Amino acid sequence: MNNELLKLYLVTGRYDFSDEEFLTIIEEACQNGVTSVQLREKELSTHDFYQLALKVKAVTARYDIPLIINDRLDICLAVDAEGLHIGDDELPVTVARRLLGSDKILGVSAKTLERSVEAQTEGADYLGVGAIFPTPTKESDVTPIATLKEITGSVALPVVAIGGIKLGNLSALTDSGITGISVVSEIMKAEDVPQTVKSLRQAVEAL
Ligand code: TPS
Repeated sequence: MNNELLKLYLVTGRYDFSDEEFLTIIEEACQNGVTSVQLREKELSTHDFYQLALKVKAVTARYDIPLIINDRLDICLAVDAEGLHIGDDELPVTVARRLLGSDKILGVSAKTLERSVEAQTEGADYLGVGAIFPTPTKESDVTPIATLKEITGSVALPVVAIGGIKLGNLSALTDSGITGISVVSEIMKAEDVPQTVKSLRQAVEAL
């Protein structure tokens, strides 16, 4: 895959936004420097997830930004999104790859070196490693930066760091070997989405 697409990767969070507010945040993010968008919905019915994914795809397509669907291979195929992101509780990576075909992007969450190597062998295109910092967005053990470095040093796949990443702590990722960063709350809950995205993009380019 094109590594540039992983520079600043927005993963969505629903919070209490209306569809309109939600889509506006995604659009502002697309206009100001995110390079990929992942639609992550844990509560919606299949019907509602599908309808929302269509709306998000209409936005990302306008900016030629890839849309990655979290967990749901059926939704990914149904809306012809550019890719799928899966964690440990989903289909095995080999199976997801087989069903997706070789044209779609397949991302895998990994917390350890062992899992990272396995995901690479099984056909992942990139890894999301974290949570690097503790985060209320996802209950998860923290993956230390030392482990992140071990992964980027041993695996050929591009790696995005995720989890608790903010403008204020991003510099801790200098020289960690990552291709980019992925964030939920720092963008979704930003007071000024355009400015926050611009600043994050600048900071990640300078890592
Ligand atoms: C690319 N994941 C790990 S930590 C976290 C999530 C959703 C919360 C971040 O929120 N890598 C990718 N996509 C994923 N969905 C995951 C990993 C899983 P915040 O930025 O608010 O701390």
